[in-house]
Amino acid sequence: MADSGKRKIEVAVGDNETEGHEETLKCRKVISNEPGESNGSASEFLLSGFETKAVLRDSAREKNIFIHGKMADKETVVILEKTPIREESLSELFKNSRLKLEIKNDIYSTYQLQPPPHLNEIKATVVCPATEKHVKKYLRQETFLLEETGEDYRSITLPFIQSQSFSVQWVYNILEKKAEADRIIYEDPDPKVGFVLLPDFKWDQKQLDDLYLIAIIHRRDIKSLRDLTSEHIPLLCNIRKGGEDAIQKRYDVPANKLRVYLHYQPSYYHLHVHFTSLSYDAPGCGVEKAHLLSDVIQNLQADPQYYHSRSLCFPLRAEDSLHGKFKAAGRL
Ligand code: GTA
Repeated sequence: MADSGKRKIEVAVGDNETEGHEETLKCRKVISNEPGESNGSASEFLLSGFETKAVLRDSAREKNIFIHGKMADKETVVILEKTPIREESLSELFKNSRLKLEIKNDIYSTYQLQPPPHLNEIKATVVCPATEKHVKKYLRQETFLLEETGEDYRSITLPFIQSQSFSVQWVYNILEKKAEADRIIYEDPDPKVGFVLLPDFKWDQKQLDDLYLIAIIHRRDIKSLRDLTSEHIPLLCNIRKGGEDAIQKRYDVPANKLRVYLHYQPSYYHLHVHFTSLSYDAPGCGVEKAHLLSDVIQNLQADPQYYHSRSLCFPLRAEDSLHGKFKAAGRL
């Protein structure tokens, strides 16, 4: 089932300051609605009518929770995530927070610290209306490593993604400047090798430690790593150089502090490249899913058909329909 991709909203809850494009590292409210919708106060209490149906997964270590529920009668997924403590807010945090003693023992004591609301944010990501596929994507489930041959891709995976992958409407909205236009960091408009670079949904842009941007290509005919041949080397080199230069210029982060990679399998089949801080353990940056852009370029230089012919491994979840397809084909 393809999702409608109609409404994607990202709200930094408790953040009441909106700043200009040049001030991306300072506090800012980031709201991107359906094209044409205004980003006004209507969003402020968006979640007040949210009814929780199930917790899909949560992590005490990552301090996040993925919830399935209903909002205005629509299936909805909400992701809540505690944001990092910023060094520059420490003095205000110490000065203006209330402390409640929990335990005192010799020289050791623990407290519950109650900071002012603007220093106590939770990042909320809302997917509404969410499809069953979204719910499954975020559900904690058993995962298997699959080795997909080139032939598997053509006979099993490709027909599957053609029939039921996530909508890439949000990608087209970015390319057509119908959404997130004010968040674009850099654009090369060339129809063959051009791309748009902007902050990923997962980055609140308030600190560089978890820097996360994505480069989305203008071409619409490349779904994933599997479609790449040596013909695309100029495109990939352009993304690497243009992306790294733009990040250096905007954030003062050099190329050797970046992890630049593609996902296989991605969730969205329109070629895009992830740029994350090397020190950030980003979701999906493990070797079972992430392919370094520089390795991809070198593999294509060595063998123009590398990604057509070679086996590629990727993690597959038990509830994923693709898992069922590989099982039915006797490949699992
Ligand atoms: N700027 O509208 C968007 C948008 N959408 C819909 C997705 N992305 C967007 N960026 C902007 N605007 O990095 C971003 C995603 C992702 C990339 C697509 O596009 O944030 P992909 O096609 O390779 O998909 O990348 P993939 O591999 O599934 O990545 P994704 O969505 O990051 O999920 C991987 C894992 O990350 C999830 O299983 C989950 O564990 C975790 N995760 C996802 N979202 C969040 C979140 N909001 N907070 C914390 N963890 C999350």
